[in-house]
Amino acid sequence: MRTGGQILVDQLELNCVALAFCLPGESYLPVLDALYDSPIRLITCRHEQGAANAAEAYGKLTGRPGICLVTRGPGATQAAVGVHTAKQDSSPMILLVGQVPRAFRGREAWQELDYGDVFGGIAKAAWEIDSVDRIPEHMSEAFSIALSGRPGPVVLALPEDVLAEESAVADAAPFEAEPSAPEAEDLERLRELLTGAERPLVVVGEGGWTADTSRDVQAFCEANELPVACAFRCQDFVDNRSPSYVGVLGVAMDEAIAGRLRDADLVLALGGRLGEVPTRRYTLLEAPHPQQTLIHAHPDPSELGRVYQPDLALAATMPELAAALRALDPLEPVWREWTSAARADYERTLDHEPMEGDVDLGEIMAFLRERLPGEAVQTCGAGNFTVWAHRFARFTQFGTQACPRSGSMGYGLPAAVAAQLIHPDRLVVCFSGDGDFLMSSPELATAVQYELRIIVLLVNNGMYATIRMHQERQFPGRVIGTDLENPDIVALARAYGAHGERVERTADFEAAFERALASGMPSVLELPVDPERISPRVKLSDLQAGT
Ligand SMILES: Cc1ncc(C[n+]2csc(CCOP(=O)(O)OP(=O)(O)O)c2C)c(N)n1
Ligand SMILES: [Mg+2]
Repeated sequence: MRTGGQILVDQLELNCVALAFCLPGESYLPVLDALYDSPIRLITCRHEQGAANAAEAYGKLTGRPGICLVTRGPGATQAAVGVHTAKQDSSPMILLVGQVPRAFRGREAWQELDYGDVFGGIAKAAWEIDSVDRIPEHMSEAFSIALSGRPGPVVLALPEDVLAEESAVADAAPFEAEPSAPEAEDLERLRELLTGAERPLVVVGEGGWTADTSRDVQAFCEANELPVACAFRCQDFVDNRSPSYVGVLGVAMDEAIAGRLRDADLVLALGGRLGEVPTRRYTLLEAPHPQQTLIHAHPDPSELGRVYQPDLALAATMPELAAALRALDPLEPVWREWTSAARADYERTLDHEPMEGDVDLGEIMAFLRERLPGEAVQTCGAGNFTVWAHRFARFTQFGTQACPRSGSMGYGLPAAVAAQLIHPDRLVVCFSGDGDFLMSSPELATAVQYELRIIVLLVNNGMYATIRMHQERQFPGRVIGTDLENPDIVALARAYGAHGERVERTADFEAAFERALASGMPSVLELPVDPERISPRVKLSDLQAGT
Protein backbone atom coordinates (compact mmCIF):
# COMPACT_ATOMS: atom_id res chain seq x y z
CA MET A 1 0.00 0.00 0.00
CA ARG A 2 1.22 3.48 -0.87
CA THR A 3 -0.23 6.94 -0.26
CA GLY A 4 -1.40 8.98 -3.23
CA GLY A 5 1.58 11.28 -2.67
CA GLN A 6 3.97 8.32 -2.85
CA ILE A 7 2.30 6.89 -5.96
CA LEU A 8 2.55 10.27 -7.66
CA VAL A 9 6.24 10.67 -6.84
CA ASP A 10 6.91 7.10 -8.03
CA GLN A 11 5.36 8.00 -11.42
CA LEU A 12 7.66 11.02 -11.63
CA GLU A 13 10.68 8.85 -10.83
CA LEU A 14 9.88 6.14 -13.35
CA ASN A 15 9.46 8.85 -15.99
CA CYS A 16 13.06 9.91 -15.26
CA VAL A 17 12.28 13.16 -13.47
CA ALA A 18 15.46 14.28 -11.73
CA LEU A 19 14.54 17.81 -10.69
CA ALA A 20 11.36 19.55 -9.56
CA PHE A 21 10.66 23.18 -8.65
CA CYS A 22 8.22 24.06 -5.91
CA LEU A 23 6.71 26.54 -3.59
CA PRO A 24 5.38 24.43 -0.75
CA GLY A 25 1.79 24.36 0.47
CA GLU A 26 -0.11 22.42 3.10
CA SER A 27 -2.41 21.12 0.36
CA TYR A 28 0.16 18.67 -0.98
CA LEU A 29 2.16 17.60 2.07
CA PRO A 30 2.00 13.85 1.18
CA VAL A 31 3.81 14.63 -2.09
CA LEU A 32 6.48 16.62 -0.26
CA ASP A 33 6.83 13.79 2.21
CA ALA A 34 7.30 11.23 -0.55
CA LEU A 35 9.98 13.47 -2.05
CA TYR A 36 11.81 13.29 1.28
CA ASP A 37 13.07 9.79 0.39
CA SER A 38 13.22 10.30 -3.36
CA PRO A 39 16.30 10.85 -5.55
CA ILE A 40 14.37 13.67 -7.23
CA ARG A 41 16.02 16.95 -6.31
CA LEU A 42 13.45 19.43 -5.01
CA ILE A 43 14.27 23.10 -5.55
CA THR A 44 12.36 25.55 -3.40
CA CYS A 45 11.74 28.88 -5.10
CA ARG A 46 10.63 32.22 -3.68
CA HIS A 47 7.66 32.91 -5.91
CA GLU A 48 5.49 30.56 -7.98
CA GLN A 49 6.27 32.69 -11.02
CA GLY A 50 9.92 31.75 -10.51
CA ALA A 51 9.16 28.08 -9.92
CA ALA A 52 6.98 27.86 -13.03
CA ASN A 53 9.42 29.77 -15.23
CA ALA A 54 12.27 27.57 -14.01
CA ALA A 55 10.23 24.46 -14.83
CA GLU A 56 9.42 25.90 -18.26
CA ALA A 57 13.11 26.54 -18.91
CA TYR A 58 13.89 22.98 -17.79
CA GLY A 59 11.43 21.70 -20.40
CA LYS A 60 12.87 23.97 -23.07
CA LEU A 61 16.48 23.00 -22.39
CA THR A 62 16.03 19.26 -21.89
CA GLY A 63 12.96 18.33 -23.96
CA ARG A 64 11.61 16.57 -20.85
CA PRO A 65 8.66 17.99 -18.89
CA GLY A 66 9.66 20.57 -16.29
CA ILE A 67 7.90 19.73 -13.04
CA CYS A 68 6.44 22.47 -10.86
CA LEU A 69 4.52 22.00 -7.61
CA VAL A 70 2.34 24.75 -6.16
CA THR A 71 -0.57 25.14 -3.80
CA ARG A 72 -4.21 25.85 -4.59
CA GLY A 73 -5.58 29.09 -6.07
CA PRO A 74 -2.88 31.54 -4.96
CA GLY A 75 -0.02 29.29 -6.03
CA ALA A 76 -1.58 28.21 -9.28
CA THR A 77 -2.51 31.72 -10.40
CA GLN A 78 0.99 32.98 -9.63
CA ALA A 79 2.41 30.06 -11.64
CA ALA A 80 0.13 30.81 -14.61
CA VAL A 81 2.71 32.95 -16.41
CA GLY A 82 5.08 29.98 -16.72
CA VAL A 83 2.25 27.82 -18.05
CA HIS A 84 1.42 30.47 -20.63
CA THR A 85 5.05 30.63 -21.76
CA ALA A 86 5.23 26.83 -22.00
CA LYS A 87 2.14 26.91 -24.22
CA GLN A 88 3.36 29.70 -26.49
CA ASP A 89 6.89 28.29 -26.61
CA SER A 90 5.87 24.63 -27.07
CA SER A 91 7.80 23.44 -24.00
CA PRO A 92 6.83 20.30 -22.11
CA MET A 93 5.81 21.04 -18.53
CA ILE A 94 3.63 19.55 -15.79
CA LEU A 95 2.20 21.87 -13.13
CA LEU A 96 0.95 19.92 -10.11
CA VAL A 97 -1.47 21.88 -7.94
CA GLY A 98 -2.65 20.98 -4.45
CA GLN A 99 -6.45 21.09 -4.38
CA VAL A 100 -9.18 21.16 -1.70
CA PRO A 101 -10.44 17.75 -0.54
CA ARG A 102 -13.07 16.17 -2.78
CA ALA A 103 -15.78 16.55 -0.14
CA PHE A 104 -15.51 20.39 -0.28
CA ARG A 105 -15.36 20.74 -4.04
CA GLY A 106 -17.77 23.22 -5.62
CA ARG A 107 -18.36 25.15 -2.37
CA GLU A 108 -15.66 27.66 -3.28
CA ALA A 109 -13.79 26.27 -0.33
CA TRP A 110 -10.66 27.98 0.93
CA GLN A 111 -8.43 28.85 -2.05
CA GLU A 112 -10.48 26.56 -4.29
CA LEU A 113 -10.38 26.94 -8.05
CA ASP A 114 -11.63 24.82 -10.90
CA TYR A 115 -8.31 24.23 -12.69
CA GLY A 116 -9.94 22.90 -15.83
CA ASP A 117 -11.77 26.23 -16.16
CA VAL A 118 -8.88 28.48 -15.15
CA PHE A 119 -6.21 26.79 -17.26
CA GLY A 120 -8.50 25.60 -20.04
CA GLY A 121 -7.33 28.37 -22.37
CA ILE A 122 -3.73 28.49 -21.12
CA ALA A 123 -2.50 24.93 -20.79
CA LYS A 124 -2.56 22.16 -23.36
CA ALA A 125 -4.75 20.26 -20.89
CA ALA A 126 -5.90 20.76 -17.29
CA TRP A 127 -7.90 18.42 -15.10
CA GLU A 128 -8.21 16.92 -11.66
CA ILE A 129 -7.26 13.48 -10.38
CA ASP A 130 -10.23 12.20 -8.42
CA SER A 131 -9.17 8.76 -7.28
CA VAL A 132 -5.98 7.45 -5.72
CA ASP A 133 -6.23 4.28 -7.79
CA ARG A 134 -6.01 6.23 -11.04
CA ILE A 135 -2.93 8.33 -10.23
CA PRO A 136 -0.61 6.18 -12.43
CA GLU A 137 -3.04 6.41 -15.34
CA HIS A 138 -3.47 10.19 -15.01
CA MET A 139 0.26 10.83 -14.64
CA SER A 140 1.00 8.74 -17.71
CA GLU A 141 -1.58 10.78 -19.60
CA ALA A 142 0.03 14.00 -18.33
CA PHE A 143 3.44 12.92 -19.69
CA SER A 144 1.84 11.81 -22.94
CA ILE A 145 0.08 15.15 -23.53
CA ALA A 146 3.10 17.23 -22.47
CA LEU A 147 5.43 15.36 -24.84
CA SER A 148 3.32 14.32 -27.83
CA GLY A 149 2.78 16.31 -31.01
CA ARG A 150 3.44 19.93 -30.15
CA PRO A 151 4.90 19.76 -26.64
CA GLY A 152 3.22 21.92 -24.01
CA PRO A 153 2.06 22.39 -20.44
CA VAL A 154 -0.32 20.16 -18.51
CA VAL A 155 -1.96 21.21 -15.25
CA LEU A 156 -3.04 18.51 -12.85
CA ALA A 157 -4.98 19.25 -9.66
CA LEU A 158 -4.43 16.95 -6.69
CA PRO A 159 -7.18 16.91 -4.03
CA GLU A 160 -5.49 16.64 -0.67
CA ASP A 161 -7.53 13.63 0.43
CA VAL A 162 -6.56 11.74 -2.75
CA LEU A 163 -2.90 12.35 -1.86
CA ALA A 164 -3.41 11.09 1.70
CA GLU A 165 -5.40 7.95 0.80
CA GLU A 166 -3.65 4.62 0.30
CA SER A 167 -3.91 2.19 -2.59
CA ALA A 168 -2.32 -1.02 -3.84
CA VAL A 169 -2.50 0.16 -7.47
CA ALA A 170 0.43 -0.80 -9.70
CA ASP A 171 2.70 1.73 -11.41
CA ALA A 172 2.13 2.65 -15.05
CA ALA A 173 4.90 2.00 -17.55
CA PRO A 174 7.17 4.97 -18.33
CA PHE A 175 5.73 7.06 -21.14
CA GLU A 176 7.54 6.91 -24.49
CA ALA A 177 6.57 9.38 -27.20
CA GLU A 178 5.82 7.73 -30.53
CA PRO A 179 8.16 8.85 -33.33
CA SER A 180 6.68 9.37 -36.78
CA ALA A 181 8.74 9.57 -39.96
CA PRO A 182 7.71 11.59 -43.02
CA GLU A 183 6.13 9.70 -45.93
CA ALA A 184 8.42 8.89 -48.86
CA GLU A 185 6.09 10.55 -51.38
CA ASP A 186 6.03 13.75 -49.29
CA LEU A 187 9.82 13.83 -49.34
CA GLU A 188 9.72 13.33 -53.09
CA ARG A 189 7.29 16.24 -53.43
CA LEU A 190 9.55 18.35 -51.21
CA ARG A 191 12.45 17.67 -53.58
CA GLU A 192 10.31 18.59 -56.57
CA LEU A 193 9.19 21.87 -55.03
CA LEU A 194 12.75 22.73 -53.98
CA THR A 195 14.05 21.91 -57.44
CA GLY A 196 11.73 24.55 -58.87
CA ALA A 197 12.84 27.21 -56.38
CA GLU A 198 15.33 30.02 -56.97
CA ARG A 199 15.11 31.86 -53.64
CA PRO A 200 14.35 29.28 -50.93
CA LEU A 201 14.50 29.98 -47.22
CA VAL A 202 14.47 27.38 -44.45
CA VAL A 203 12.87 28.64 -41.22
CA VAL A 204 13.43 26.63 -38.05
CA GLY A 205 11.20 26.92 -35.01
CA GLU A 206 10.19 25.51 -31.68
CA GLY A 207 8.69 22.24 -30.58
CA GLY A 208 10.20 18.80 -30.30
CA TRP A 209 13.76 19.55 -31.45
CA THR A 210 16.82 17.69 -30.18
CA ALA A 211 20.58 18.19 -30.59
CA ASP A 212 20.53 15.53 -33.33
CA THR A 213 17.68 17.34 -35.10
CA SER A 214 19.81 20.47 -35.08
CA ARG A 215 22.86 18.67 -36.51
CA ASP A 216 20.81 16.91 -39.20
CA VAL A 217 18.98 20.06 -40.30
CA GLN A 218 22.28 21.92 -40.47
CA ALA A 219 23.88 19.15 -42.53
CA PHE A 220 20.87 19.16 -44.89
CA CYS A 221 21.05 22.95 -45.30
CA GLU A 222 24.81 22.92 -45.85
CA ALA A 223 24.73 20.01 -48.33
CA ASN A 224 22.12 21.90 -50.36
CA GLU A 225 23.61 25.36 -49.66
CA LEU A 226 20.22 26.43 -48.37
CA PRO A 227 19.90 29.57 -46.24
CA VAL A 228 18.38 28.92 -42.81
CA ALA A 229 16.83 31.50 -40.50
CA CYS A 230 15.85 30.88 -36.89
CA ALA A 231 12.49 31.94 -35.52
CA PHE A 232 12.41 34.30 -32.52
CA ARG A 233 14.49 32.93 -29.63
CA CYS A 234 15.33 29.71 -31.48
CA GLN A 235 18.81 31.02 -32.27
CA ASP A 236 20.51 27.92 -30.92
CA PHE A 237 18.75 25.60 -33.40
CA VAL A 238 21.58 25.95 -35.95
CA ASP A 239 25.26 26.70 -35.41
CA ASN A 240 25.46 30.42 -36.14
CA ARG A 241 28.92 29.92 -37.68
CA SER A 242 27.48 27.77 -40.46
CA PRO A 243 27.65 29.35 -43.94
CA SER A 244 23.95 28.45 -44.18
CA TYR A 245 22.90 30.44 -41.12
CA VAL A 246 21.45 33.79 -42.16
CA GLY A 247 19.91 35.30 -39.02
CA VAL A 248 16.92 35.50 -36.77
CA LEU A 249 13.30 36.38 -37.49
CA GLY A 250 12.75 38.12 -34.17
CA VAL A 251 11.58 41.30 -32.52
CA ALA A 252 13.33 44.39 -33.98
CA MET A 253 14.00 42.25 -37.04
CA ASP A 254 16.80 43.23 -39.36
CA GLU A 255 15.44 44.54 -42.67
CA ALA A 256 17.69 42.23 -44.67
CA ILE A 257 16.37 39.03 -43.12
CA ALA A 258 12.81 40.37 -43.26
CA GLY A 259 13.37 40.94 -46.97
CA ARG A 260 14.68 37.40 -47.45
CA LEU A 261 11.48 35.95 -46.01
CA ARG A 262 9.28 38.36 -47.98
CA ASP A 263 11.15 37.78 -51.25
CA ALA A 264 11.66 34.05 -50.92
CA ASP A 265 9.85 31.99 -53.55
CA LEU A 266 9.78 28.95 -51.27
CA VAL A 267 9.69 28.71 -47.48
CA LEU A 268 10.54 25.42 -45.85
CA ALA A 269 9.37 25.72 -42.24
CA LEU A 270 10.82 23.00 -40.05
CA GLY A 271 8.79 22.97 -36.85
CA GLY A 272 7.40 26.17 -35.39
CA ARG A 273 4.11 27.86 -36.01
CA LEU A 274 5.22 30.81 -38.18
CA GLY A 275 3.75 33.04 -35.50
CA GLU A 276 3.25 36.77 -35.18
CA VAL A 277 6.89 37.60 -34.39
CA PRO A 278 8.79 35.61 -37.08
CA THR A 279 6.32 36.73 -39.76
CA ARG A 280 6.43 40.36 -38.55
CA ARG A 281 2.79 40.52 -37.59
CA TYR A 282 1.76 38.15 -40.37
CA THR A 283 3.00 40.52 -43.08
CA LEU A 284 6.09 38.76 -44.44
CA LEU A 285 3.97 35.67 -44.97
CA GLU A 286 0.34 36.41 -45.66
CA ALA A 287 -2.40 34.27 -44.14
CA PRO A 288 -4.06 32.08 -45.10
CA HIS A 289 -2.20 31.45 -48.35
CA PRO A 290 1.20 33.07 -48.69
CA GLN A 291 2.71 34.28 -51.96
CA GLN A 292 5.66 32.00 -51.29
CA THR A 293 5.39 28.29 -51.90
CA LEU A 294 5.09 26.95 -48.36
CA ILE A 295 6.29 23.59 -47.11
CA HIS A 296 5.37 23.32 -43.47
CA ALA A 297 6.61 20.48 -41.28
CA HIS A 298 5.36 20.17 -37.73
CA PRO A 299 5.06 17.32 -35.22
CA ASP A 300 1.41 18.16 -34.62
CA PRO A 301 -0.93 17.74 -37.61
CA SER A 302 -3.40 20.20 -36.07
CA GLU A 303 -0.84 23.02 -36.46
CA LEU A 304 -0.64 22.39 -40.22
CA GLY A 305 -3.11 24.61 -42.02
CA ARG A 306 -4.12 26.33 -38.79
CA VAL A 307 -2.92 29.80 -39.87
CA TYR A 308 -1.16 29.15 -43.18
CA GLN A 309 -2.33 26.73 -45.83
CA PRO A 310 0.83 24.98 -46.96
CA ASP A 311 1.48 23.70 -50.47
CA LEU A 312 2.95 20.68 -48.78
CA ALA A 313 2.21 19.69 -45.18
CA LEU A 314 4.52 17.26 -43.43
CA ALA A 315 3.35 15.84 -40.13
CA ALA A 316 6.36 14.16 -38.56
CA THR A 317 8.40 14.24 -35.38
CA MET A 318 11.38 16.52 -35.78
CA PRO A 319 14.26 14.06 -35.22
CA GLU A 320 12.79 11.66 -37.80
CA LEU A 321 12.09 14.46 -40.26
CA ALA A 322 15.58 15.93 -39.88
CA ALA A 323 17.25 12.54 -40.36
CA ALA A 324 15.18 11.95 -43.50
CA LEU A 325 16.12 15.37 -44.92
CA ARG A 326 19.78 14.72 -44.23
CA ALA A 327 19.57 11.41 -46.11
CA LEU A 328 18.23 13.05 -49.31
CA ASP A 329 20.58 13.39 -52.27
CA PRO A 330 21.67 17.02 -52.46
CA LEU A 331 20.14 19.20 -55.16
CA GLU A 332 21.90 21.54 -57.54
CA PRO A 333 22.01 24.78 -55.49
CA VAL A 334 20.94 27.28 -58.14
CA TRP A 335 20.27 29.58 -55.17
CA ARG A 336 23.94 29.64 -54.15
CA GLU A 337 24.35 33.40 -54.55
CA TRP A 338 21.06 34.12 -52.77
CA THR A 339 22.39 32.11 -49.81
CA SER A 340 25.82 33.73 -49.72
CA ALA A 341 24.28 37.22 -50.01
CA ALA A 342 21.95 36.42 -47.11
CA ARG A 343 24.90 35.20 -45.07
CA ALA A 344 26.83 38.38 -45.83
CA ASP A 345 23.81 40.44 -44.72
CA TYR A 346 23.75 38.52 -41.45
CA GLU A 347 27.44 39.09 -40.83
CA ARG A 348 26.92 42.81 -41.33
CA THR A 349 24.29 42.86 -38.57
CA LEU A 350 27.04 41.98 -36.10
CA ASP A 351 28.56 45.46 -36.62
CA HIS A 352 27.13 47.84 -34.09
CA GLU A 353 26.67 51.59 -34.10
CA PRO A 354 28.61 53.13 -31.23
CA MET A 355 26.38 53.76 -28.23
CA GLU A 356 26.05 57.07 -26.38
CA GLY A 357 27.33 57.09 -22.80
CA ASP A 358 30.17 55.19 -21.15
CA VAL A 359 28.80 51.65 -21.42
CA ASP A 360 28.47 50.24 -24.94
CA LEU A 361 26.37 47.09 -25.08
CA GLY A 362 27.47 46.31 -28.65
CA GLU A 363 31.07 46.12 -27.52
CA ILE A 364 30.21 44.09 -24.46
CA MET A 365 28.34 41.62 -26.67
CA ALA A 366 31.29 41.47 -29.08
CA PHE A 367 33.49 40.51 -26.12
CA LEU A 368 30.99 37.86 -24.94
CA ARG A 369 30.73 36.39 -28.44
CA GLU A 370 34.36 35.39 -28.15
CA ARG A 371 34.49 34.81 -24.40
CA LEU A 372 31.49 32.54 -23.85
CA PRO A 373 32.14 28.87 -24.59
CA GLY A 374 29.72 27.27 -27.08
CA GLU A 375 28.10 25.27 -24.32
CA ALA A 376 27.29 28.38 -22.22
CA VAL A 377 23.58 28.92 -21.66
CA GLN A 378 22.10 32.36 -22.26
CA THR A 379 18.76 33.40 -20.76
CA CYS A 380 16.70 36.57 -20.73
CA GLY A 381 13.25 37.99 -20.05
CA ALA A 382 11.70 40.78 -22.10
CA GLY A 383 12.78 44.31 -22.85
CA ASN A 384 14.82 46.32 -25.31
CA PHE A 385 18.06 45.05 -23.73
CA THR A 386 17.25 41.69 -25.34
CA VAL A 387 17.59 43.26 -28.79
CA TRP A 388 21.33 43.66 -28.11
CA ALA A 389 21.54 40.29 -26.38
CA HIS A 390 19.99 38.51 -29.38
CA ARG A 391 21.36 40.45 -32.32
CA PHE A 392 24.98 40.34 -31.21
CA ALA A 393 25.02 36.87 -29.63
CA ARG A 394 26.48 33.77 -31.18
CA PHE A 395 24.99 30.34 -30.54
CA THR A 396 26.78 27.23 -31.70
CA GLN A 397 25.07 24.44 -29.79
CA PHE A 398 21.44 23.34 -29.41
CA GLY A 399 19.97 23.79 -25.94
CA THR A 400 21.87 26.95 -25.01
CA GLN A 401 19.20 29.63 -25.36
CA ALA A 402 16.46 29.71 -22.73
CA CYS A 403 14.45 32.80 -23.55
CA PRO A 404 10.67 33.30 -23.56
CA ARG A 405 9.24 33.31 -27.08
CA SER A 406 6.09 34.48 -25.31
CA GLY A 407 7.91 37.74 -24.53
CA SER A 408 7.28 37.43 -20.82
CA MET A 409 9.29 39.61 -18.43
CA GLY A 410 10.80 38.03 -15.32
CA TYR A 411 11.79 34.80 -17.06
CA GLY A 412 15.57 35.18 -17.32
CA LEU A 413 16.60 34.76 -13.70
CA PRO A 414 14.56 31.62 -12.90
CA ALA A 415 15.56 30.21 -16.30
CA ALA A 416 19.22 30.74 -15.35
CA VAL A 417 18.58 28.93 -12.05
CA ALA A 418 17.18 25.97 -14.00
CA ALA A 419 20.01 26.04 -16.54
CA GLN A 420 22.71 26.00 -13.87
CA LEU A 421 21.00 23.11 -12.06
CA ILE A 422 20.83 21.12 -15.30
CA HIS A 423 24.40 22.01 -16.26
CA PRO A 424 26.38 22.61 -13.05
CA ASP A 425 29.68 22.90 -14.95
CA ARG A 426 28.60 25.33 -17.63
CA LEU A 427 28.65 29.07 -17.68
CA VAL A 428 25.14 30.51 -17.43
CA VAL A 429 24.54 34.15 -18.30
CA CYS A 430 21.22 35.89 -17.70
CA PHE A 431 20.58 39.11 -19.61
CA SER A 432 18.20 41.31 -17.72
CA GLY A 433 16.76 44.81 -17.70
CA ASP A 434 16.04 46.87 -14.60
CA GLY A 435 12.32 46.23 -14.98
CA ASP A 436 12.80 42.62 -15.96
CA PHE A 437 15.16 41.80 -13.09
CA LEU A 438 13.01 43.32 -10.38
CA MET A 439 10.06 41.21 -11.49
CA SER A 440 11.79 38.01 -10.34
CA SER A 441 14.73 39.20 -8.22
CA PRO A 442 13.71 37.01 -5.23
CA GLU A 443 15.02 34.05 -7.22
CA LEU A 444 18.49 35.46 -6.62
CA ALA A 445 17.96 34.06 -3.11
CA THR A 446 17.28 30.68 -4.73
CA ALA A 447 20.54 30.93 -6.68
CA VAL A 448 22.40 31.79 -3.45
CA GLN A 449 20.72 28.99 -1.48
CA TYR A 450 21.65 26.33 -4.05
CA GLU A 451 25.08 27.84 -4.78
CA LEU A 452 24.37 28.46 -8.45
CA ARG A 453 27.06 30.71 -9.92
CA ILE A 454 24.91 32.32 -12.59
CA ILE A 455 25.99 35.70 -13.93
CA VAL A 456 23.26 38.32 -14.34
CA LEU A 457 24.08 41.20 -16.70
CA LEU A 458 21.59 43.88 -15.73
CA VAL A 459 21.09 46.67 -18.25
CA ASN A 460 19.92 49.62 -16.18
CA ASN A 461 18.30 52.47 -18.12
CA GLY A 462 15.88 53.60 -15.41
CA MET A 463 12.81 52.80 -17.42
CA TYR A 464 10.62 50.28 -19.13
CA ALA A 465 12.34 51.28 -22.35
CA THR A 466 10.41 49.03 -24.71
CA ILE A 467 7.14 50.64 -23.73
CA ARG A 468 8.67 54.12 -23.62
CA MET A 469 9.89 53.60 -27.18
CA HIS A 470 6.41 52.71 -28.44
CA GLN A 471 4.95 55.50 -26.32
CA GLU A 472 7.24 58.13 -27.86
CA ARG A 473 6.35 56.88 -31.32
CA GLN A 474 2.62 56.94 -30.82
CA PHE A 475 2.24 59.69 -28.21
CA PRO A 476 5.42 61.83 -28.52
CA GLY A 477 6.52 63.64 -25.37
CA ARG A 478 3.65 62.25 -23.27
CA VAL A 479 5.66 60.03 -20.97
CA ILE A 480 3.54 58.17 -18.46
CA GLY A 481 3.95 54.92 -16.57
CA THR A 482 7.36 54.03 -17.96
CA ASP A 483 9.90 55.76 -15.65
CA LEU A 484 11.55 53.69 -12.92
CA GLU A 485 13.10 54.79 -9.65
CA ASN A 486 15.32 51.82 -8.92
CA PRO A 487 16.87 50.49 -5.73
CA ASP A 488 20.65 50.30 -5.39
CA ILE A 489 21.17 47.19 -7.52
CA VAL A 490 24.65 46.37 -6.20
CA ALA A 491 23.51 46.69 -2.58
CA LEU A 492 20.47 44.56 -3.39
CA ALA A 493 22.61 41.84 -4.96
CA ARG A 494 24.95 41.85 -1.99
CA ALA A 495 22.07 41.76 0.47
CA TYR A 496 20.94 38.55 -1.20
CA GLY A 497 24.46 37.17 -0.68
CA ALA A 498 25.46 37.48 -4.32
CA HIS A 499 28.50 39.14 -5.83
CA GLY A 500 27.50 42.59 -7.11
CA GLU A 501 29.35 45.22 -9.13
CA ARG A 502 28.48 48.28 -11.14
CA VAL A 503 30.39 48.52 -14.41
CA GLU A 504 30.80 52.21 -15.17
CA ARG A 505 32.74 51.97 -18.44
CA THR A 506 32.90 49.48 -21.29
CA ALA A 507 36.62 48.98 -20.71
CA ASP A 508 35.93 47.78 -17.16
CA PHE A 509 33.56 45.04 -18.26
CA GLU A 510 36.05 42.29 -19.05
CA ALA A 511 37.76 42.43 -15.64
CA ALA A 512 34.40 42.67 -13.85
CA PHE A 513 33.14 39.64 -15.78
CA GLU A 514 36.22 37.62 -14.82
CA ARG A 515 35.84 38.68 -11.17
CA ALA A 516 32.22 37.60 -11.23
CA LEU A 517 33.26 34.24 -12.65
CA ALA A 518 36.07 33.84 -10.14
CA SER A 519 33.76 34.69 -7.23
CA GLY A 520 32.11 31.29 -7.66
CA MET A 521 28.88 32.91 -6.47
CA PRO A 522 25.78 34.14 -8.20
CA SER A 523 26.73 37.56 -9.55
CA VAL A 524 24.96 40.66 -10.73
CA LEU A 525 26.87 43.07 -12.95
CA GLU A 526 24.93 46.28 -13.27
CA LEU A 527 25.43 48.03 -16.61
CA PRO A 528 24.20 51.63 -16.34
CA VAL A 529 23.44 52.73 -19.90
CA ASP A 530 22.55 56.07 -21.44
CA PRO A 531 18.77 56.08 -22.02
CA GLU A 532 19.37 58.02 -25.25
CA ARG A 533 20.20 54.72 -27.02
CA ILE A 534 16.82 53.15 -26.37
CA SER A 535 17.44 50.27 -28.80
CA PRO A 536 20.47 49.38 -30.99
CA ARG A 537 19.12 51.34 -33.96
CA VAL A 538 16.89 53.86 -32.18
CA LYS A 539 17.76 57.08 -30.34
CA LEU A 540 15.32 58.60 -27.87
CA SER A 541 15.95 62.12 -29.19
CA ASP A 542 15.14 60.98 -32.75
CA LEU A 543 11.85 59.55 -31.55
CA GLN A 544 11.03 62.79 -29.77
CA ALA A 545 11.93 64.78 -32.87
CA GLY A 546 9.65 62.50 -34.85
CA THR A 547 12.47 61.42 -37.18
C1 LIG B 1 5.05 39.98 -17.67
C2 LIG B 1 5.13 41.14 -18.61
N1 LIG B 1 4.62 42.34 -18.26
C3 LIG B 1 4.71 43.38 -19.08
C4 LIG B 1 5.28 43.25 -20.32
C5 LIG B 1 5.36 44.46 -21.27
N2 LIG B 1 6.76 44.86 -21.41
C6 LIG B 1 7.54 44.37 -22.40
S1 LIG B 1 9.10 44.92 -22.33
C7 LIG B 1 8.77 45.88 -21.00
C8 LIG B 1 9.84 46.73 -20.38
C9 LIG B 1 10.98 45.94 -19.84
O1 LIG B 1 11.77 46.82 -19.09
P1 LIG B 1 13.28 46.52 -18.78
O2 LIG B 1 13.44 45.16 -18.25
O3 LIG B 1 13.81 47.61 -17.94
O4 LIG B 1 13.96 46.51 -20.22
P2 LIG B 1 14.18 47.73 -21.24
O5 LIG B 1 13.08 47.68 -22.22
O6 LIG B 1 14.22 48.98 -20.43
O7 LIG B 1 15.50 47.43 -21.88
C10 LIG B 1 7.43 45.74 -20.60
C11 LIG B 1 6.83 46.45 -19.46
C12 LIG B 1 5.78 41.97 -20.66
N3 LIG B 1 6.33 41.73 -21.84
N4 LIG B 1 5.71 40.95 -19.79
MG1 LIG C 1 14.92 49.23 -18.47
